[in-house]
Amino acid sequence: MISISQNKTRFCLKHLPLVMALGATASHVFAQELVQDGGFEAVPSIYAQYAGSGTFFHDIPGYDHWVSESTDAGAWETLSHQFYDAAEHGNAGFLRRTSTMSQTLNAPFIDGNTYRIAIDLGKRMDYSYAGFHAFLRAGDNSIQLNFPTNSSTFNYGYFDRFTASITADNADPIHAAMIASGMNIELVLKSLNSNGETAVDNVSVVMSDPSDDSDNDGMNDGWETTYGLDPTDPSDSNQDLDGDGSTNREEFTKNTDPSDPDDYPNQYVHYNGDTTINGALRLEPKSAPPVTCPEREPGALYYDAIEDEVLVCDNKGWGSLKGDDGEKGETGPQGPIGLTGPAGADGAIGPQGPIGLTGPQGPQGPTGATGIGLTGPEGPQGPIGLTGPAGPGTPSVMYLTHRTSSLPACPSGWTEAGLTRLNVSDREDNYQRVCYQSSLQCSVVYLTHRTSSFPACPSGWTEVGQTRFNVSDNEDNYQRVCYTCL
Ligand SMILES: [Ca+2]
Ligand SMILES: [Ca+2]
Ligand SMILES: [Ca+2]
Ligand SMILES: [Ca+2]
Repeated sequence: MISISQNKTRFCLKHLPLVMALGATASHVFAQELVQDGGFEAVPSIYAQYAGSGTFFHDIPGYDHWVSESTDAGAWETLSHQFYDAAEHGNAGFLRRTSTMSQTLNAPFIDGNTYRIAIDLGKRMDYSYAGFHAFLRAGDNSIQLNFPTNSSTFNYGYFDRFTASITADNADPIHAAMIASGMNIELVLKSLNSNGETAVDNVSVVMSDPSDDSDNDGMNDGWETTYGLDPTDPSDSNQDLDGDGSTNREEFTKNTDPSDPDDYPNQYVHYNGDTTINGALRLEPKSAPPVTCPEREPGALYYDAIEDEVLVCDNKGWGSLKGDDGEKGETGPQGPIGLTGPAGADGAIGPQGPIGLTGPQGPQGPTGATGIGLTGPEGPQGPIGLTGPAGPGTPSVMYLTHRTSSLPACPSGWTEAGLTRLNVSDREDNYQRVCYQSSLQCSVVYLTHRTSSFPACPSGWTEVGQTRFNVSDNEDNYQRVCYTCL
């Protein structure tokens, strides 16, 4: 199989054999490191730079393990302006312009063996990335390793570690040819593009037999590879790949399938036949089920420390330890009628009913406000009215004033009608003033006259006043005016 992973953590596989040696146990064989001088550490400082000089150091002391097929591949010293992590790498390999560098691994391609290749690939700050391929080659046959070629995969200015692995499989014709050749295989690194540059460092190839335990985690490489675990990562031994409650290492030890939750090591002690326990059987309290129930055989017990009861696995889940359900009882008598519940919400308004009978006429309403109407036609003449009362008549009481030297005014309450003149022979003015009183309906005026006496008004007559005649004799010529209404 072929797998790839990217690891940003800096570590050098050159030191791996020492780590493995310290953790070695007698029961496991460790994988074999195949690359020599994968870190390009042997480039002396005198060969410090190639850039711009046209001199490439593909044939230098300490570089013997690598063979460059052109002068566009070799080693040089990285500078800080080229890589932010230049100090961690020092000297590095470079591949330019479709150049190739290779190294014999001094080991054949063996069926079933796994070859894991790890390389730090760098993308310079001051140079474009050329693309990169890696191969395992035996004679004319080669297998391309699955390394990234897209420059966007890389962090500009940093070395990033990439890994790939391949397990030799006779079923593959190319693999079979390489296996059959018996030749030592080579690691071939090749630049892809006609321009740019790929920097490499800390190259590592580790070959492991299926029985090897490269990471010393108690599970051998072949078994880890078969089930998709990482033969270079010891942390997966305590993980539970299939979630069946058994760690991967437990499954390896008991030879069960770490990827099949229905296949797991039996974790229970078996006693054959009837077993007597001398003393008490004590279940250790647990806050959670110690194993998964549904996949387990039924009958397992555990003491639930939270529920404070013993639970039993019935092959479906953990449940209380109890007997079978009792038989269903008979139906009891009907209970009392319950209380009336709250009124329901109003229903919707129903359809309108038919028109009803006409009722009696109601009382007349109040007179409305006066409006301004049009003038109607002239009506017919009315009947002749009754004769009214007689108007005021012509005053019938006349009063004459007379004077000789004065002309008396009308008495109070009388109205003057005008002056008349007496035709007398004396010298005096013979005028009379005519007065009337319209309110009296009387027609008789009585004048008394005197010579030597002055008679009063007759009985029943009303005196109005006196007038005076201015006549020629020497007597008093007074008249007394009287009237009566006959
Ligand atoms: Ca292992
Ligand atoms: Ca492992
Ligand atoms: Ca498991
Ligand atoms: Ca399993």
